[in-house]
Formats: sequence, structure tokens, C-alpha cells
Amino acid sequence: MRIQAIDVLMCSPGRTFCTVKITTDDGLVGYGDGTLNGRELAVASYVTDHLAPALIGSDASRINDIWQFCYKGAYWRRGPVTMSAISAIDQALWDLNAKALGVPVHRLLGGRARDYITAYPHCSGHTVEAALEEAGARLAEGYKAIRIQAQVPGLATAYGVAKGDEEYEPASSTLPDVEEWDTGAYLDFLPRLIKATRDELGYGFELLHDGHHRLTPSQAGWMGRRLEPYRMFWLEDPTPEEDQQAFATVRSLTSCPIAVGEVWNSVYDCQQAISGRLIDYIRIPVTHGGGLTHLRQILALADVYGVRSGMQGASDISPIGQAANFALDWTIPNFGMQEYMGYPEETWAVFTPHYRVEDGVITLDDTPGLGVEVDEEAAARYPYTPKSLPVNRLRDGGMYDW
Ligand code: CS2
Ligand code: MG
Repeated sequence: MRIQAIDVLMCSPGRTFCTVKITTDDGLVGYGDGTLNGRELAVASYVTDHLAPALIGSDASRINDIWQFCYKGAYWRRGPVTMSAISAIDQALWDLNAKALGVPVHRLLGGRARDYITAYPHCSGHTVEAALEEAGARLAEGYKAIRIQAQVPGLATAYGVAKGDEEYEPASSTLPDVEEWDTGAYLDFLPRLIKATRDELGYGFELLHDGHHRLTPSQAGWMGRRLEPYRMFWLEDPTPEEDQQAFATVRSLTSCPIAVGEVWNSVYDCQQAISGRLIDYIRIPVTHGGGLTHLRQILALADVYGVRSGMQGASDISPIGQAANFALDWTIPNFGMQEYMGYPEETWAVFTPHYRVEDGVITLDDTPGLGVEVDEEAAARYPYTPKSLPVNRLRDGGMYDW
């Protein structure tokens, strides 16, 4: 079982994915997801130019050693590009090894720890009414949790809300679109949206909202206090993630649960936040966090401090990366919640998953490996089209966090 080839497949079936394929000398194949929205080519180069040449000929059964080789063997460690590249290799190796043994990856992780994985979809609208209508529709489909976002009145664009009637995908133009931001308008608006959601739809479901890194710690505390009466499941990314200490201030000001981590990628990015019990949910997904091998370590640390999982599952995680998230959700003791945004229709031409999303919950079967088939001929029909994420500017033109 020696690694014979490592290939990168780039495709854009509705949105862009970067898939890594490992082939062994005895003909086994494993796939991993290395998609890093808007920076896919950097991951592709890291895999092709730096990891693949050094890994050809390695024993593919030594997942732990290969992980350490990629991580400790790089003087320049961590960061989203490096950790997504390592993750794609790691997922492909877990997929390949599980297929070699004829078992699903979740069996290798110790087996099922729950009957289903609770997932939340995105519900959004240009008005409060439109967002509530979408939320009502998802709840009617059986979802037990929803994330609600709506356009802040007076702002031309909004995080999490589609432009016009299109499906929401933030990376929609070749060069970064400029969006506009006004924190005051958001602080005035969000408590109204959350109150309207509970007034209209009640309390029989979990309610989530994504602040997308836009508040200061004291603003986040102020906001959290106002949301407390509505029993939020979480307020996500109230402040920019790179400042772990900021969460101590947020924590001291509100009991609203906090979810953080979608732009973190190593255990050292969240070491203080977890061990200081500054957050409630850790959102690092397998695809950006060094793969199953490293996420297991992060989630084990989180469990010690009472922090639960809340893995990112935006459509910029491919169905393979999602299957890797689900394998952990299915098996860990400290599962909290899983994001499931869904995919544009074209995505299913390339990826055929065996996981099921039904009645708002996800279940896995015993298909060997990660359980996602890849149609490479179909992928070739959707050539890679570069897209960038937007940037944010304040009304006075100054740059702001997006
Ligand atoms: C996000 C993403 O919660 C989430 O899933 O914040 O939508 C994020 O904006 C994208 O992953 C960026 O590519
Ligand atoms: Mg988010």
C-alpha cells in the first residue's frame, strides 16, 4: 500500500472545490477535500509542489506518521493554506485505509455514539418577513435548529443574504466585491430580528445567528445581553477570531453561548479559548483544521473543558469534507451542532454522498471509507473558475472585517 500518485482535481460545479486524490501501487484510491474558498490555488500548489513529491513511495497505512511528517516536517507551520493541504492528504488517507479494510471511517474512529446528527440550515432574507418565511419552511421540513440572518435596513448588502434571487454564495465575483457595513445599524437591528423570530415561531427549536467577526468585545457583550431572553443556541463569531483574549471580555459581559473557530486551523489557535472556557462551541471543520487526525486532538481538548463541536459546513466545504465532519459528529462524546448549508444542484453531478439529510438530521451508513463517490469525468465538465470572497468597508470608506 505505497503511495503512487497524489493528484489535485479542481472543479466548479455550482461553486469551487479542490479535491485531492491519492492512489496506491495496489490500485486503492482515497479522496480528501482541501477547498479554501477564494484561495484554492494556494492549497493546490502546497499539495502538488510541496507535499506530493515528498510523499510518493510512503506507506499509506501510516496515517499518523504522514500527518507528523507534513506538520512537523514543515519549518513554516500552521495557517489555513498549510492546514487545508495537510487535511486533504489526511482525509484521503483515512478514506483509502477504511476502504482497504472494507469499513466506514466512523468504524475506525470507534463507532457510532448517537442515532443522528442535528444540523442547522441557513435561513435568510432581504426583510425580516422573508427570513421568517424561510425559517418557517425549514422548520416544517423537520429541522430542529435554524440560523437566521437578514439584511440590516439601510445597508445595500448583507453577510449571509443572497444577492437578488440567487442562491447565497459569498465568493461570487472574480475580484472581491466591496460590501458596506455599519455596526450601529446592526446593533439596532439584530435584537429585533431575534425577538421577531421567537415571537413568530416560538421556542421549540434551536436558534443561531452568525455575527461574522464584526463587533468589538464590548459591543458583543452588549448584544449578547440583549439576546439572552430569546435563548440562543449560539451567537457565532461576535468578534474577529484572531484575538483569543477578546472572548474573555465577551464572556464576562454575557451568558449568551458563543461559537468560534471557522477561520482557526490548529489546536494552538484555540488553546487559550478552550482551556480558559471562553467559548462554548468550536467551529473548526475537518477541511481547514489539518484533517481527521488533528480535529480529533482539538475535539478531545475541547471535551476536557466542556466545549462542544459546532463544525462549519458552509457550501465551501465539499461533500467529502462534510462526510469527514459527519464521521466525527457521529462518534465524538462532545457533539454540539453541525452546520449544513446544502449545495447547488450541479454539485451532485460530481459528488455522490452516502450520508442522508432527512427531517433536519443527518445519518450515516456503512459504506466503506468516507462514503462519497467522485465522478472525475463529470468534474472535467465543470472547469475551475476563480472566485473571490467580498471585502467590507465602513460608510466612511475605511476597511473593516468581513
Ligand atoms: C460562514 C461562512 O458560518 C459560516 O458558514 O461564516 O458562510 C463563511 O462566510 C464562508 O465559509 C466563507 O467562505
Ligand atoms: Mg460563520
